[in-house]
Amino acid sequence: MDFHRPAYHFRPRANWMNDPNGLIQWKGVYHMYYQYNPAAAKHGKIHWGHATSRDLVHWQHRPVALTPSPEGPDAEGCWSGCAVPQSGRPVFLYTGWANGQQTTCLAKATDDSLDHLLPYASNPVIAQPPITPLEGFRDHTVWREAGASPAWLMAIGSGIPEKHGLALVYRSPDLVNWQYIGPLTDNQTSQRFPLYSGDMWECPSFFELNGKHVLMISIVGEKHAWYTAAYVGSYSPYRFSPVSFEKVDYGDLCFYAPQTFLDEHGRRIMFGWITETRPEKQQLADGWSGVMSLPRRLSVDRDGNLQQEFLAELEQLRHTGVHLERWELTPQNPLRLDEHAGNQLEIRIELEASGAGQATLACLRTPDGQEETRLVVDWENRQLILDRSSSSLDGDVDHSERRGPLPEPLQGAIQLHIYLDHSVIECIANQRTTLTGRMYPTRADSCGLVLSAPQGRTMLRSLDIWKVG
Ligand code: DQQ
Repeated sequence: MDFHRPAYHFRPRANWMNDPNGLIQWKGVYHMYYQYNPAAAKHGKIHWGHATSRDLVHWQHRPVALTPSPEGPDAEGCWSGCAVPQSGRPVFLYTGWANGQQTTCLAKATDDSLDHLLPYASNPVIAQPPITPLEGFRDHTVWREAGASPAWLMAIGSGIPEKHGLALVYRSPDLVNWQYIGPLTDNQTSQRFPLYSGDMWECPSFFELNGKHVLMISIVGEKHAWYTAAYVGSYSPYRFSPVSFEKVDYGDLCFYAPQTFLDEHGRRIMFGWITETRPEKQQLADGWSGVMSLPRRLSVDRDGNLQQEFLAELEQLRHTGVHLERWELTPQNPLRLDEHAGNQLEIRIELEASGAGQATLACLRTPDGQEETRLVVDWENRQLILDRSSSSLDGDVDHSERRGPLPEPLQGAIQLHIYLDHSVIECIANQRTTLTGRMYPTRADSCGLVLSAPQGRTMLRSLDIWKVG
């Protein structure tokens, strides 16, 4: 029994998936395309897999939507791209991969099911990068510019080798003929912010939200961890001026290449690729690799901070639940939750903010504590930590820690919203700091749950646990 396989997160029935692509709500139906290798549980000749949903929670598998064209500019893979909603039917822009070249290709849906995306006969629509040397020329985000001469604008992910990432802006009247404009950000942008901003930016997603503009990018760096970041700032054609920069998810590569879209309710929704942190050999043996994150709604607060919350539709997944209030956690007084244990859980915890000590949620725990994954709120160092050092007795899986800043308390508290799905954990703290991670326990009884304060004391204001799925 493969008890690492997530149950309610989306993934293809078998084999490899990576980035979400072409996200769109069309005539009421949500469409999710994704990078998919139908041949094996590893990256290879990439197609676009496809799934549809009415609620962003329950997904129906559809046939493969986009296939590499023999002899075409996408002969070796249909890499990432986006959907462009427009009158008539949506159009899709994606990255063609062949002979070491990355080009921009276009595809059109053949009917309203959006099941089959037909590559444009004259692909590629952009055959080569506008300047050299560049590191990468792939992945697209498109927006509509209004005004006296309305046009389509597109940014493509790229970078200046060994210098910094870049998004290249193009303009088009018809989505077919593209004119290069220039970089979306100035040369200093990458250096102005404290976090490493990479050799190349993959999967840009650029959009307006709550009166600000957001550029989300996935950062590739040879010698550095890969992660996704968001710049928040202002835009006037065709320049984006960021004022802040932050990680989108402190799980780093565990949550990668996210894409966002606007749904018919005006919500900006994001899905990301949850990568594996077990060896490729195990992925191939298990026959599957990669998971889609749960949908998260994005917003920007008054101070220009990006906020995230799990979509309310996910509440449909709840079965039985338990609600507890006020429990003083101390080293002598942990809260054992064994009767509510499991590996498919939604957990909401509200902790009174404290200046000292730590509070810990241990999940996927064996009764003897040999295996457990710890989510630690470190009050003193103001950190939220995913401690995987004991998460598995298997020495081959990744045990490294992930950590992010503990957000500012809200009404004196830190609220953790957690989804646990076998080997996946997603946590959002006060709608600000998010942490996604993978754990691969070896024992079938790794499903216990304990809330404790190994150091100091923490007041638990409230706790809700639901079995989900
Ligand atoms: N995955 C795609 C690329 C993209 C990368 C290839 C990000 O288009 O840059 O599968 O994970």
